[in-house]
Amino acid sequence: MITKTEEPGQIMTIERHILEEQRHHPEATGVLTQLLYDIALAGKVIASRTVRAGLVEILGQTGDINVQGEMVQKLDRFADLTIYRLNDHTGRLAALVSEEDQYPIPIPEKYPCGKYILLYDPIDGSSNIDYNIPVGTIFAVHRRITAEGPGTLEDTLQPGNNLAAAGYILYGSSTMLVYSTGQGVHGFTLDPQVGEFLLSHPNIRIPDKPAYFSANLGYRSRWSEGVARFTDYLLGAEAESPRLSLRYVGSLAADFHRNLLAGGVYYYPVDTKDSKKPQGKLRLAYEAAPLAFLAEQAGGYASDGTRAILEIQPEVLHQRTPLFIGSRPLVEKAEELIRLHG
Ligand code: P6P
Repeated sequence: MITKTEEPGQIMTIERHILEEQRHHPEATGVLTQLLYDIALAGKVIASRTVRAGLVEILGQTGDINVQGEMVQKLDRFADLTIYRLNDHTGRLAALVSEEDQYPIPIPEKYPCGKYILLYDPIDGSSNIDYNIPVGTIFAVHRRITAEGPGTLEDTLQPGNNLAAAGYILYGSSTMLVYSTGQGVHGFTLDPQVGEFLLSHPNIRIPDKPAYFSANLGYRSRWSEGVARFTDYLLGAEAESPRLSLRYVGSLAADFHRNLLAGGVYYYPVDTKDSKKPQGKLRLAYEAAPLAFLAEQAGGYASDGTRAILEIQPEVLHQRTPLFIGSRPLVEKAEELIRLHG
């Protein structure tokens, strides 16, 4: 008769996994663990709406324009408020940064301030919602720099190398939460019948042999010479070109997730003809940097075309950046061609 502890079939919920991750951090007080629980709960609440987006008046736009000058989708607004309301009172955060808000969001005075900063894109790829294409929440967690009191801009402007944790929740054919606290990358799939994220992808590593590349080739004529040459390399122009399939969902979390599991590269370079976005479209703090953290934890790499994303010190909150992310050899090939050809 085997004992209960020997019985196979351990149930690894995300709560249990986060708690066990905490053991790698002897200085841990459990606050980051609790914060990650809060983010997982927000993911469950948001997921409950995304699967019903066509049914509960969640489709379409609110009629508002956000700080990025983009139409705010109803699901954007719901997700943004859900994350805020699950985190504003816990005493774990000193401030929040949302793609939807121009300035850092302070913790209400009636609640205590904590030691972390949560930066997030509530729904990235929200223009895809109405077409039932997967979208994602992307989040980054920094330790505050200032000692106490309300979080400051200094606390929010930190390079990706400082990240305490990062991850994304992908609302697709299933809902997945993928995160890292610096001890590898781990994926959990939501069991909607149980309402729990269960470990489905432990210790994710980007495969050595890439399978895909992801970019909006409709913009090829607007890219720099080096990026155009990188694209031609991926399309098989050179003898040593890899044989890759082109997959581009137009939803960063979905494209990143596929390339993380199957190997590949996603890139969103500068549109040289769009003078309004000289640094590209994607945001550094709550899109490129958290995904770069995951990519490097999984054995990959992320660059703005000339340097590692994780090394970039943000100057402004919603700073944009070009992004090349995924299998390290492919990202380094992009850097080489950009170095040679601009
Ligand atoms: P385009 C979504 O708006 C997003 O920020 C990313 O999720 C996605 O990869 C990219 O922009 C799509 O942009 O210009 O190809 O439609």
